[in-house]
Amino acid sequence: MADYLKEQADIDQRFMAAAIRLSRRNLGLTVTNPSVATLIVRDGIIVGRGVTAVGGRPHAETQALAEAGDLARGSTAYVTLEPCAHHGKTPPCAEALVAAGVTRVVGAASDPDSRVSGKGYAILRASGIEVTEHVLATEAADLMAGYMNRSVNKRPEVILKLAVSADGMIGRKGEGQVAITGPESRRQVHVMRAESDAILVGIGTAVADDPDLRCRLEGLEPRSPIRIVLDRKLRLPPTSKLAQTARATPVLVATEVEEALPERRELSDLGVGFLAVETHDGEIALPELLEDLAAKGIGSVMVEGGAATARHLLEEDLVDRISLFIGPAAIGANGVASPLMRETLPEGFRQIRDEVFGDDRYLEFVRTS
Ligand code: AOF
Ligand code: ZN
Repeated sequence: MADYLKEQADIDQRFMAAAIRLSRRNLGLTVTNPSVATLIVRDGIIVGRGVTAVGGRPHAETQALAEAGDLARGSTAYVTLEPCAHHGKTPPCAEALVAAGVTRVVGAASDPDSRVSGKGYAILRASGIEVTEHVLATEAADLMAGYMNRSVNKRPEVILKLAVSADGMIGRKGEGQVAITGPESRRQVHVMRAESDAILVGIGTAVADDPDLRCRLEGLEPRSPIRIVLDRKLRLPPTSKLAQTARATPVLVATEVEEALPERRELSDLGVGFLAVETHDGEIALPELLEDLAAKGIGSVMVEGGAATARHLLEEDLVDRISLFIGPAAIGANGVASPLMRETLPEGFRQIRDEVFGDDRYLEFVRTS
């Protein structure tokens, strides 16, 4: 590649990386839209920035163009997703970029939405705008994995989060929550909660640990997603933290217990909602449940326990991402074995992160196919 082209490619990657970081800001807040970011760059200087607004609109481009004003003329726009081409709830962003006089557009991920796919770039090219596609496309799509999964597979991205001790345990038999990881990891888990559309646990964990499952990071508390409990026989105690806080942050119980039964009424009086489920061989039919959640607009589900739920999801090949926090201490006798360790990772996953949080190691894997 000629030097000047290589230099341009490096510059494009740097601005796109910044755009992707910016797009993280509203992750979890834009359902059912993806959180997209746009940077308007003129003569190497960022003159406009935009992220898809909370609630999904206005789109990123509109806001970035508004900030850039007249400076958009002759600029390059960096967009983490192909600009939209449809007259939806807002006019097409591709047309807005043309009207503002942008002369070059650099895009990352392609949009699977059939109203947009390929058409956004076509509008730009037809107007004489130079378009460079697929710059850091994998990284951008990874951040929008919830949106991508929901659009393409019609089910949410399932993120399995596990905190595992040095000897491969996730808890101790007969005990509630056991500290395996330190405060730095726990903070990270709360950020992950804020970025997810839903948090899911099995009833075993809901009863044994009595978890709250909301984001409790200062300033991010309002970003707590809905909480889902897999509870076929409806054993969630009305005194549990989940039931008691259902009015503040929604709780959905996936159950086969019918509406008229008194246990259900007691929980629904506390504000708990219900999801009807199908069962296969005495277990909740997970693929159908996930399809139902996607149809309700949920793009990502973070699974926080317990071992049985994790195993069930893994067996059905429904896990898309594995977030593994590994603590330094051993649990020893009476440990509950983790459904997976680094060494026993299912096939078809690729490691994308390896970091240290305090005394813990953090590994993240995504499905490759
Ligand atoms: C963009 N920029 O910031 C986002 C886009 O319901 P609407 O009209 O808001 O359209 C939703 C679709 O717009 C969504 O499915 C996706 O294709 C695109 N999202 N597009 O140009 C943005 N969030
Ligand atoms: Zn748009």
